[in-house]
Amino acid sequence: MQLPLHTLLSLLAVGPTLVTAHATLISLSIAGQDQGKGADKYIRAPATNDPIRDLTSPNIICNTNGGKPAPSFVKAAAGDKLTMRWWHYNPDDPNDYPLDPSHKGALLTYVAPYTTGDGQGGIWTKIAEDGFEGGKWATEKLIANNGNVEVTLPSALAAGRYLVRQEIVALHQADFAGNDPAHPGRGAELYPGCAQVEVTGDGGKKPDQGFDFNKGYKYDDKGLHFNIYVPFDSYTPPGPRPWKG
Ligand SMILES: [Cu+2]
Repeated sequence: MQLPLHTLLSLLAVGPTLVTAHATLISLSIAGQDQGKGADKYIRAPATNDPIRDLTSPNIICNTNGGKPAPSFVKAAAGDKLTMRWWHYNPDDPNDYPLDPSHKGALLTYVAPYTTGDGQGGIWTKIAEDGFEGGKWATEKLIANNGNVEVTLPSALAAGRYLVRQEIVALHQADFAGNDPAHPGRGAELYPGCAQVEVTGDGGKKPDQGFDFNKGYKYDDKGLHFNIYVPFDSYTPPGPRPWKG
């Protein structure tokens, strides 16, 4: 029997080599126009590409530098297609890759009214989600699409400044809950990235789900504690169902 790579690594209790397998949000294209690398320009770039596992930490919202505003915004119209690009380390390195294939899981996208803070509190609304559809994990599509994930800004979205937060929910260690004392270090790995987007083309509706990550994401949520290594029928991502406006 062949074991999945991460199961094998967990059994061997190999830690440090996993550090090289993570990813960050690096750039956006808006309606097909590449906005260039976003780190410390319009993306609140984290200190490292490491996952966040502590669901009580503000770092699950916009990562480790979530409270550090970037200097600029990219502009998009309500109804525009956003292509958000993820990469392991360096997209200019031909030997590098978007995401380790062991990191199977969901891609979720939320918006909040712009804040210079780190995004704590009930300010978030989910606008898109992709978990397991058509026999494929969202992360498998990301890898096949060279790191790119396409979402559409709701056409109902009111004009204004927003944080657009996309996250990878990687489930390769999530066969145990993230707070299971018998299995420290396991649980879902969250890779959140927040971009600063100014929305034009007024759809007039303010997103109103009022979702709070630190209250709404729980260790026993079936979207965050899920065994990908056994047969299953369906997967429901954590958080609310997407807002349509
Ligand atoms: Cu990783």
